Amino acid sequence: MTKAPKILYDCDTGIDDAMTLLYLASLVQAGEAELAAVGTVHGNIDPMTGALNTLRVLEAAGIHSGGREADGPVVPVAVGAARPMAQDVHYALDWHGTDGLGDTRLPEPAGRPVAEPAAAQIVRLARAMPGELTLLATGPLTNLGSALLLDGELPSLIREVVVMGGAFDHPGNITTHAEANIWHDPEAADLVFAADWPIVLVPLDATHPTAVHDDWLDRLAAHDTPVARFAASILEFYADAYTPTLKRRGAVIHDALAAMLVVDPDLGEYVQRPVRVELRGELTRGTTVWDARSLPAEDTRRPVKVAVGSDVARFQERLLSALLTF
Ligand SMILES: [Ca+2]
Repeated sequence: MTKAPKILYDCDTGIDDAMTLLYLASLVQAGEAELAAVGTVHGNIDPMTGALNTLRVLEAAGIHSGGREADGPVVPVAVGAARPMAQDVHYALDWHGTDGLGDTRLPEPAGRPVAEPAAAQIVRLARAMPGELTLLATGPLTNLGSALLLDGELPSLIREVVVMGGAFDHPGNITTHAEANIWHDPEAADLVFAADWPIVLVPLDATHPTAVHDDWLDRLAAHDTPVARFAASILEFYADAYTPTLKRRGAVIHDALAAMLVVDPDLGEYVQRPVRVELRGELTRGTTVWDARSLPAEDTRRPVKVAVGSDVARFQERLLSALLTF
């Protein structure tokens, strides 16, 4: 395990983002990670709803955003970009519900988002803790791209960037070839892959095989605590949405794999390749492209560490145990 990384989590909460927040909260409680802040972005849902969902989930896990409720870890939640850089905004309500949390209609959180925009929060915290922050991004990359535009020195200030997104030797999940996070803002994603910072990219090739099925979902549902009941209820909606794709009942908790690879990189298998995003293709806009030829890469971009697989059994067991710690 890597020594307690300081994570700034950028997300679009979202069911699998919510599961990831619970996993991160379990790491915080165990002293295995610090959660410096969260920022939200358009994607599964609008970023204000995503921020309120983030607060709801963190509060359920005993983490507050400040104020009177602060008793234990305090994590600010910032609202980020409401739309992509160069295209219209799209949400994924069929997969995540009209409230982003499987139509569970949870009450308002006690906390509120901070006033600072998510991209400014990234820059400020990177400046305050040079070389220490890990940026974990499991939504469209508009906030990270905007932060790069705000501060040209940002790449040298960040320890590592871990992104859930893309698809290489795996079909897309929003178009034939494109994965949703990248497709939602291809220009921002390409800015992130072009920057000179260490990136771990966790594409569908790695996340899709981690699908959990009835046995795992039943073990979660059998655990009678508020957090386990909440996780089981949002996953029920997600599993309904996933059944036609998986051809059996189950769910792919993509974002949690990226989070787990932050604290336990050895769980993954990787290749190192420069990555670009197709920005002009009529059928393939938003697709991630790597150069897999055996010749030395002509691409001068810094290679990205791309996860192409993981220890699925360990991922599933560890995620379940984390959810059962609350
Ligand atoms: Ca997400």
